Amino acid sequence: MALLPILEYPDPRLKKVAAPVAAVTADVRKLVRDMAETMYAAPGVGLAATQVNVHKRVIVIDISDHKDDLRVFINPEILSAEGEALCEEGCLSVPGYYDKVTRAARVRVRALDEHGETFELDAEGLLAVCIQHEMDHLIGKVFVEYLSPLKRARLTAKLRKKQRLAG
Ligand code: GNR
Ligand code: NI
Repeated sequence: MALLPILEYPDPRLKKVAAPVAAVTADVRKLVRDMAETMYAAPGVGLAATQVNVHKRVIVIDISDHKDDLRVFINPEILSAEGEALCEEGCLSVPGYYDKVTRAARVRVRALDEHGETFELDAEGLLAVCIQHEMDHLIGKVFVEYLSPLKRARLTAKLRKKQRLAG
């Protein structure tokens, strides 16, 4: 297992669009294990491969209290989305910043698991929010892009300064 470095906004690599996984091979399973370890260590409730600079459609999520319910989504697709929910979001690629984002309240998702088996899942609450947040990463989108241009410009300036100081 390995901890992977997490890209931080506004790193341009966070804008890359991930490619579908052609086959769930041992390499993909190793990526899933490393991503899970990285997510748990952070700690976070989700991680998209884009955030660790791997541009493949792979997501891990664990919203459980005891961190014992890992969910893996490979080549995820939203089959349907309903309702609206406003949730305070954070992102491991935007450390220390939290803000409210409107998302669909419920989503039905189809994906492959780590064994390459197709499954479908109805999600609501934090799980639905997380799935949408992670799927955005796979198309190069970070949650701060939903903020007003002024808020985002302030945040980007602050993060660039922090990154300069960190050298
Ligand atoms: O750890 C995370 N918490 C979180 C809280 C509310 C909505 C979304 C998230 S996902 C985030 C981890 C992360 O950055 N995933 O991409
Ligand atoms: Ni994120």
